[in-house]
Amino acid sequence: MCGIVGAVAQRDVSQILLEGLSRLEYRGYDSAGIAVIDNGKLRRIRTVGKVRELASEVNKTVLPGGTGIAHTRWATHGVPSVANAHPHVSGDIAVVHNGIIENYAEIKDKLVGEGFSFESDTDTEVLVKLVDYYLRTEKDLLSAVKTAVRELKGAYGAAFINTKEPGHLVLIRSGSPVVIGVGLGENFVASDPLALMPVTHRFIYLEEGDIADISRFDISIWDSQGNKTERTTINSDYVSVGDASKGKYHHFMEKEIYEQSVVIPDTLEGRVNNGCFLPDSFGARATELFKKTEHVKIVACGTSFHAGMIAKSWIEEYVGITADVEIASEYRYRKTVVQPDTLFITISQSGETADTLAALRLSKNQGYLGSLAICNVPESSIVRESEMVFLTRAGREIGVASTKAFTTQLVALLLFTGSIGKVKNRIDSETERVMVSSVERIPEYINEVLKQDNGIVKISLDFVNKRNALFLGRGVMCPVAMEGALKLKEISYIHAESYAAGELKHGPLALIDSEMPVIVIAPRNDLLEKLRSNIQEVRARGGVLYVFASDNCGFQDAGNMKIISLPTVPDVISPIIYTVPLQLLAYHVAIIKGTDVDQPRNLAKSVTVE
Ligand code: HGA
Repeated sequence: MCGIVGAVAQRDVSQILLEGLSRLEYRGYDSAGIAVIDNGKLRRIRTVGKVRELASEVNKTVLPGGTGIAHTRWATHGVPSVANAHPHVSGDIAVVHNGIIENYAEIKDKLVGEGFSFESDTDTEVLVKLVDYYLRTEKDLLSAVKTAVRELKGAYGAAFINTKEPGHLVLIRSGSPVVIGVGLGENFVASDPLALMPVTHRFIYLEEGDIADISRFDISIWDSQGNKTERTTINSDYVSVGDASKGKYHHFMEKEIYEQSVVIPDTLEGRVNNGCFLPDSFGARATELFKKTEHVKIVACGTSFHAGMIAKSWIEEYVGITADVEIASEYRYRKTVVQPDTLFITISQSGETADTLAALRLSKNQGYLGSLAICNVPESSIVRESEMVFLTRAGREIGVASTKAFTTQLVALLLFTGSIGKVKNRIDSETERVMVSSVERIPEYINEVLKQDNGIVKISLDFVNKRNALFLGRGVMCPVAMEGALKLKEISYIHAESYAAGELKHGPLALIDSEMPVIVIAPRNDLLEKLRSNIQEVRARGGVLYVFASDNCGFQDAGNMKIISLPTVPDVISPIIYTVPLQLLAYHVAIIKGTDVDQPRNLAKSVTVE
């Protein structure tokens, strides 16, 4: 999603802002822009495309000035274009904004009536014009912003500058994260601390409804009630910035696929011991709340939703309590019925996913027993607002298509299953021992799967000219198939669908022909024989099959069927292990097709708009 960077300093800040933007590139964006106050005049440069194009425009000129803002835009309102790129300007004011102003049309009408004209199709432009309008009567930028925000509906994180008040940045936060970077005689702002790591390691997170006025030597913050407030300064030692380099890999996605066997031991560290689950690793109240829990409601989006679907199978099988999984953007807008003693679980890589965060907030007044967040970012909003937290410790994930964040979420959810099963006496000590030893072997199995990389490159060649693909699985492998299809479509732009293999005959079988590759996820388990029949149904209709099968299933390559032989693994961890070859498949197809693997078109990493 969009990225914000800003600075107030004595030195010129344009290079700091550009460096900050390039550190936010991983979030996905379509255009970029910068504005600085140069001797009381606003200088603005905007480009469509990558930050390096903006940097090359900036470097053609001299852009001096100690106060500035910059932005990478991921369009929500208005096509990607120079006119729609941020910063947006009105009179002496400029703004960069993340989020959506939902009542922009209404505000625009009012401002047009007041004589304002608009140059872009964005919702953001009303923000800067509204502040400019109130500046006619208010004494300064801060007061004008405070008055303007009262009219806003929607989500925003935004930074304003005013050429008449150089040396000041005014920030607002409601629904989109904003962090202040504290420097020595200079201060910074960003939507993500990673952007500011070269200039400071001390950060202040704004809370919902906060407004801040930042100058070189002062940071003043007002809360949502308008009271002056203090927010804690935290050191970057406690901020998860992670490693932002590709190392020996060609892409972040490749690196992150390979890292899975390295980060999963971190996820496990201190959470299992001597063949036992440690329920307290979910928080001090976990044992008490888990004992009372009779139902689980999981709410998430995208890949995290698939992790939730897999967890549903585990929870119902091993704990014997019901688990519902729902997409956050649907959950938040429908009337729901909450069973007594239900635990509310959110899953989000970034902890800033707008719909999931909104669902969490909604859940607080709906009678849930408590909330648990499965998340990768310790300082995120979802973590801060949940009663119990389990950090996945995947390290920073930069590729837009989630890989290690997903498998570490699954490990977290498996530990949750084991822990709640143990607390509720639904898992005996022998089952617990077997589950824990299986979980501990995940890294070893992943390394075995990674050895298949070359074989997967070979089959990837078959997909390059395909327009569609079908992924099939049964049982707990259905959501694995969903995740495989999602990975392929996200980064290779091949339309891919997943189906429960038993559903084939109820419709999708009509699609089968030699042009439709069918990927089957076939670990050895109780459903294997049923799956064999589904494979035959596809073969009988001339379909081309790619079967990702356990090495002891007895499948063999045949004319229209290729076998990718994978290790035979304990049932309980098979969804985690069998996800990895599907990530590799998507990665290699995308590479061969030549798409932008780490920043696929139209997509963004941390989805902070609804
Ligand atoms: N609505 C604004 C900002 C979009 C955004 O925050 N994306 O992540 C626009 O369309 O410019």
